[in-house]
Amino acid sequence: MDLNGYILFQCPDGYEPATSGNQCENINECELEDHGCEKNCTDTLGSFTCVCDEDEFLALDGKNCLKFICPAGFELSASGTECENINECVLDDIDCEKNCTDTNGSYACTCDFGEILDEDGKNCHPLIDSERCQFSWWSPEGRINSCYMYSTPNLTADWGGARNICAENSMNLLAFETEEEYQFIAETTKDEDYRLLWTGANKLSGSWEWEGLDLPVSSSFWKPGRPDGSGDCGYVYHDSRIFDYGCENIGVFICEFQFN
Ligand SMILES: [Ca+2]
Ligand SMILES: [Ca+2]
Ligand SMILES: [Ca+2]
Repeated sequence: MDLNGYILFQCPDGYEPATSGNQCENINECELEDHGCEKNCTDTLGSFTCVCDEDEFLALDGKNCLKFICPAGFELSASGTECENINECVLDDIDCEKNCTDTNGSYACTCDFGEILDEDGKNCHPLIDSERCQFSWWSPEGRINSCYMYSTPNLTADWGGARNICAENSMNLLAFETEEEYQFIAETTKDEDYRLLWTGANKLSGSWEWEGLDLPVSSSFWKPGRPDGSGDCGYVYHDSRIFDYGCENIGVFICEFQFN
């Protein structure tokens, strides 16, 4: 528009006519009082942006700043955009007496095999007899007067090691004395994930007998075709009965505590 020799400019949003010359220039909104940014304002060509502190993010209104608040047991990730699990086990103020297991959002103190966690959740004490069956399955009708302690998948040993761990807990390696007992163990372990489970069957003294019981291993418990000379110790694989195998192999195991 030509008005008496002056040309009127229509500047786009965010620009204003320059004080000299026929140009539009960027408005520095950050110098104005009404930019509305809660924290910091950064001017841009034709606009401006609000900027938050490092541990914050800009709210949807583009002006206010919000802080990530992580739930207990989580902390802000290095990128500042998500909450991630705190590994409490590497912190100095965790005082688990034995082992610390990190979990998502928390942690747990754990004890060695044959021990149980005190009520404080931190210290461990050896199982006393009344607690010994806590990790066990009882036979139906109490027909088997034993209880059993199952090693967990992360506690494995060779046959001698398994026997020693059981002995430290005043127990023997598992011994099948009746078909019902065998069926009971097969049932309670059918869903467990293991390759071999040591029993007390061994012929380290020359003939196959149950460790600690001075009792021969009845032929009915063997996998058909076994023993075939594969080794001096006996394991079970789920409900496949007993296989003979080298005692140096590593497996899970079950300790048995026999009541009189
Ligand atoms: Ca601007
Ligand atoms: Ca944790
Ligand atoms: Ca038994």
